[in-house]
Amino acid sequence: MAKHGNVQDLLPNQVLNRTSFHFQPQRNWLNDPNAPMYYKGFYHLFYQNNPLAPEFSRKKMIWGHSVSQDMVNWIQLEPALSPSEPYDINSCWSGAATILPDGRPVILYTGLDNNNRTQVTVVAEPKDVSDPLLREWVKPKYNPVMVPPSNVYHDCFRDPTTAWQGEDGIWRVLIGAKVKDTETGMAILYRSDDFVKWTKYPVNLLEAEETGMWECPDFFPVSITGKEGVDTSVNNANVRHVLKASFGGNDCYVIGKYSSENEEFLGDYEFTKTSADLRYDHGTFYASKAFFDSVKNRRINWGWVVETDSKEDDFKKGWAGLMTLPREMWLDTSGKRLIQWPIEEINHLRTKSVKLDSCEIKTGAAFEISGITAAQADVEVTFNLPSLEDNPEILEADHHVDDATLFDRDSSVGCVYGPFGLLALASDDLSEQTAIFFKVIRRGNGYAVVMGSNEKRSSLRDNVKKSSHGTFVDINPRQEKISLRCLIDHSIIESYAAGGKSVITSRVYPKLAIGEAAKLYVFNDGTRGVTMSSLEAWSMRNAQINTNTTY
Ligand code: DQQ
Repeated sequence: MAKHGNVQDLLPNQVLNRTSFHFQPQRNWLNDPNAPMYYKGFYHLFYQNNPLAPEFSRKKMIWGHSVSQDMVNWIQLEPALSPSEPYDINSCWSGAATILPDGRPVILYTGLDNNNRTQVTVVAEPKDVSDPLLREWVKPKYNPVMVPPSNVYHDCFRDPTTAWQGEDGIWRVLIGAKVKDTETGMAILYRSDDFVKWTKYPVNLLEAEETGMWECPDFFPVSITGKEGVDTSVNNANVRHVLKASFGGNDCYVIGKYSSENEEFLGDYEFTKTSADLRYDHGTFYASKAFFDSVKNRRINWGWVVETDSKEDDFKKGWAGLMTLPREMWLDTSGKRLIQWPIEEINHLRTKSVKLDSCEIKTGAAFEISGITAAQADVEVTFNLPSLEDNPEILEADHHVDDATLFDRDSSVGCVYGPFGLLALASDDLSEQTAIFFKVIRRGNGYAVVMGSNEKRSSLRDNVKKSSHGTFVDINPRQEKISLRCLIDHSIIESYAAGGKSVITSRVYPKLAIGEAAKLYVFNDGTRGVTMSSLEAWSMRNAQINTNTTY
């Protein structure tokens, strides 16, 4: 295996595959976002990090730490937490931050101890609360504060959430877990008067059979009256609660009503570990963590984008793993789902733009959007299907097709319209392309919109993972235009449909479609023309991502 990070070993595409405005450390491995927070003028992002190699380490995971004033440009600081004590000597795994009522931040994280790597919960506090960079963290003597209960195996007890206070002033926190000898995943509730002594509550806040281990749970209120975020302890008639759990490779969530008085979370539905579960993202996205930004009163979520490149090439490049863009999150007016949208600060990276007027995209067309840096771009496009109502052929399309066929960009079986959309990170000859597409199908008496991001042709390399991601977008194409925003950054494409109702992230490694050779197209492979009612695209500037280190 090649020595990692040896620049002379890299092929041009591997240099150009590195992103320009997504968060990752300079070198080596990143996974889960941990403890995002705002403190004294700085946003902090911690992350699971192997500082020694671009692969996950069974022996020594630490907490990397970066700070920012806009969540776009970041400065890398020294690691915040490293194994040092018997209770975390085998790794410092995921956790979250809580801002106490007096403004002090405190972290709860997962320690892997010296006794068979048992997962325990550990408290860490800033050494100097007057330091806005929070560079040093100390682990009080009373640690660890929680150990696995008797119905849980030692390695199925981890990832404390941000804590919240009930109306009674008592602190609560959730730990992700799984019931011994079953596939029942759960969020175990612990309570504390003083943030030091934690007692397990007899009833789980939520559990679901057949979902497996719940990792990185998250639990927070969302306003029912608007986009603004609310602090994690807020609970009143104007909020509902979201419980997110990471399992089976997806971040799934339930919306419901939480009462601290009854210590009860009543979800509107149950987790099923099927495509029926609500997901933050239908692509490559896991172990996310949200926080309340008190500066702009918004809730922001970060997710980990798992690598799709081969381990051998991760070693050649010297890096692996990155974060999605920070996404603002709020409850849809329907109350049925969350909406996600890149934070407004990302728009400051927009530079040169192109704008196109409404035009028809004929069947079989693929035309290039030129005039911007297609490898590093932000694109907003809307489509309209003018003749949906009275097309005489539509009845013929009324048959049942399975989801795998619908989510396949190369199949038009069952389509009334589509696939149409964008071809991102495409080569001149289209032999490489990631299609972010829509199809309209008949469902029952109406129409449904399918969104997909298809990586099957994303790279001529065969040693990268290429998936077909797909979902349904909850809009009525008879009444609404179909909108799409794609943020393209060399080897990642984040696609937001219908203003953020559905999101798909693709991690792709083109070989030809790199740097200036990367192109962007609008396409329509459907058998009917569609109208592109608007398109605006911008070149994106580079962000300063951990290029400045302070140590
Ligand atoms: N990653 C962490 C765990 C967590 C998992 C270890 C989820 O704490 O459960 O790096 O990706």
